[in-house]
Amino acid sequence: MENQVDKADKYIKDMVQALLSVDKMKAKETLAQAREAYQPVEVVEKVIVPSLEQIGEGWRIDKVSLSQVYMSGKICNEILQDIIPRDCIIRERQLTIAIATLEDFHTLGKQIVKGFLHAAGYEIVDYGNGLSVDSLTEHIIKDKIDVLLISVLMLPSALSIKELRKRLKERQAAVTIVVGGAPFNFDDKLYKEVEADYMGKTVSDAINIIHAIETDRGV
Ligand code: B12
Repeated sequence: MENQVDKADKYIKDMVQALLSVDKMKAKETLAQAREAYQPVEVVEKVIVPSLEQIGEGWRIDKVSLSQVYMSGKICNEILQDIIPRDCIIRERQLTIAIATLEDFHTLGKQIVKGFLHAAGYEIVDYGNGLSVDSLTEHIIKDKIDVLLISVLMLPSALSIKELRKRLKERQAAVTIVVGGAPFNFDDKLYKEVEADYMGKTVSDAINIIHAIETDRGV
């Protein structure tokens, strides 16, 4: 167990170093090594997310520049394609599921959640990034979405989910809202405040929540 922790720490250290020096090859190598020790989901949770959290914290305390944060996100986005499983068997009966970032341009969480859900056999409608409450409401109504996954990393974006819920209620949309991202990881009760139905902290949570909703709705 201790060994596993040490190993993860080393991968995180190497990854942070590679990202901050904009060394995509080194980042790729580190992920390839981590891939030998961990499953793809674990590589995300144990290496990529903590590395980016460290970089975000470095930015907050002025040790890292915004351009380094930007390049770190860009490199991770590219190398993630190497670890998100591609093959999948699409399930026959399934709910209509969509994903979006709401008033937020942090895209990696959405890409990862979508990628792994797809690998688990779910078809996901991707509405893209930085949507407004108005446009997301219209998409959901038009496409008769059953489950909406929202990924946000900034508190104001998280708070705007309450307005989205209000609009959807006014339009009598029976959509289940599942939220995830940093503000919800910091505050376990926030999802209730914004009137979401579920909150997940990881990719595995996303998959388990979809299973629970399916059972609930008899799919
Ligand atoms: C990379 C990054 C950026 C990149 C984004 C690049 C991109 N294409 O995504 C860039 C440079 C563009 C950026 C910009 C900004 N950023 Co920024 N950024 C980050 C950073 C370092 C990493 C985020 C990330 O990608 N993490 C990796 C992903 C995979 O993790 P994740 O999204 O959390 O997803 C995981 C889980 O949360 C979960 N999950 C995610 N979504 C969902 C959804 C569902 C339904 C479920 C079940 C689960 C789930 O599964 C994922 C896998 O485990 C964070 C630091 C941090 N602590 O997160 C700051 C951070 C989020 N940024 C921050 C800020 C302030 C900004 C800017 C305002 C900076 C500025 N002054 O311009 C802008 C705002 C941009 C905007 N309007 O959206 C703050 C937010 C503070 C706050 N809470 O409000 C943070 C926390 C940094 C900090 N420590 O202060 N940023």
